Amino acid sequence: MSPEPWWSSAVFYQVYPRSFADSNGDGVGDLDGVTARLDHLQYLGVDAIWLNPVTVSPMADHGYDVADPRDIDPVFGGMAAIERLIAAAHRRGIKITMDVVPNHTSSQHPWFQAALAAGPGTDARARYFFRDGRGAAGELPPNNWTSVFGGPAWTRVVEPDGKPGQWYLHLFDAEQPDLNWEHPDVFDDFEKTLRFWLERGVDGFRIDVAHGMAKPADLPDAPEGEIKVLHHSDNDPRFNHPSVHEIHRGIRAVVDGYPGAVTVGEVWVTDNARWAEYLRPDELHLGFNFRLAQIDFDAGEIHDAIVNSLAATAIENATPTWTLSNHDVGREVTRYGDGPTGLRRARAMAMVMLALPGAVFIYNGEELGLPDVLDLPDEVLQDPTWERSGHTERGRDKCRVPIPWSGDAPPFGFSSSADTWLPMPADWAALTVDKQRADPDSTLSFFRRALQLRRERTEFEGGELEWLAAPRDAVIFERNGGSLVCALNAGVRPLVLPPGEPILVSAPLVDGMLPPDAAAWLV
Ligand code: TEU
Repeated sequence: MSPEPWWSSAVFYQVYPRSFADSNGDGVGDLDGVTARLDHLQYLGVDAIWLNPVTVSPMADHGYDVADPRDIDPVFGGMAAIERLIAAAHRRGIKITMDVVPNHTSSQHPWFQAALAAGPGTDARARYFFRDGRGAAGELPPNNWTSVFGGPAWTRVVEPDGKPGQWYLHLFDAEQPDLNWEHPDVFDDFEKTLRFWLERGVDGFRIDVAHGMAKPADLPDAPEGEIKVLHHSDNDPRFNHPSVHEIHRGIRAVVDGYPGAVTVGEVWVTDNARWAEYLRPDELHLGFNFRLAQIDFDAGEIHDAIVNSLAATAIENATPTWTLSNHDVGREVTRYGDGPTGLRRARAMAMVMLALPGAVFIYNGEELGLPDVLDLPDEVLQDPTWERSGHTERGRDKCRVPIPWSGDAPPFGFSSSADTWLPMPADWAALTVDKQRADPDSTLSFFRRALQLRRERTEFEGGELEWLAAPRDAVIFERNGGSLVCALNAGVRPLVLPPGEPILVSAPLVDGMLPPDAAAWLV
């Protein structure tokens, strides 16, 4: 039997590079900042880093608008900086995975610029979705699709003759035109990108909008009412078109040439059977499952999310993945009620996540118990959602505020400049890495201990999970025939624990019972 691949139970740590650590004092995090802070990740005990996009970009969507997929943006330090990071991380036994963005490019990408210049009906335009408009003079968009960030998914261009002309499709910002994967150049170029990074030692990729890329040939209107800003439904013609799977098979064939390399796809598909199609043996290795990131701190919802996620991966005998938050969905401390209660619940949920079989993803700052920053002033908001929704959705900046490292006042060692790209709240003084490292009861010390147990104890190995009888407001499961029990109390009264020795609790037991908003691991 071949040994399990490294990623099958890995802890991935998501670095949002703008917000992790700034090495050159411009107020924006960068790759040398990550390299300088690898100590923190080694101390925490993670297996791999997932870097959000760092390739050349005008930053309309902070790197998800890629103008050159095979070079590093100067703001992040250029090619030499990623080479330093890959080497330094590997020396510490930490793998590096990168975000790749196949669904769209930047509007500044040479292909899109060429398409604009070449005019209607040309091969250059066929790499994207250019269409004539509806209405007598083509003044209406070709269909009713909206952008995920709000507003129409189509923008009209001025043709080389100076007249208003065709429209182009962008499921996200207008600076992110969708690529037409029917055009052979698109796969060829993506293959080049994959090989370029794999040959430089990257250990895998997070594939952005992995359920996008393929579009229905006739671009039909979407059913009314199905499409909301920053949401997904399965009944949405913009995503999850069956021909996307051929693209994934092509990607897998390339990645299989680099043993150990992993792909994890961002698959916003709810139906288990449709979702599992992405995990077939010749498609993605891993698929994000966002169920735990979308629910409240409610025992029934938590139980159902886990049952459902395991059922979905079981369809293809794939590895489950777990994530409580990321750079798109708000931080769990805030989702669970904010303040001390939100933090207690977040710690408890971290123990549930870390007791589950499979790979987990921790979003930078999660290990510090950071909340969302809900009071960012309007004028600092940068997420395109804010403008595109007509100032009705504040967007995702709230969970992208830079990490506090040290000191008693902003920028808390994140940067030498006080002018950080998003302002940092003064009350994060208590949450810095330095303060938390010195405090054995801190959230950071707690995460470190949890990761260490998960890594070192054999009770966490294997894929089995059984549910134990529990009151309605609690969740109790065991791994490997009872060698590990995880109990979560989401109720208001203390919970009597099953027999066993507690090896970790998210909050002190009270008379041997698990208090509300807490979890315990027992062996
Ligand atoms: O996100 C894709 C996506 O569909 C999300 O915007 C999603 O709708 C939303 O977060 C649900 O809460 C990816 C990236 O993760 C995101 O940061 C990018 O903005 C987007 O692709 C475009 O590249």
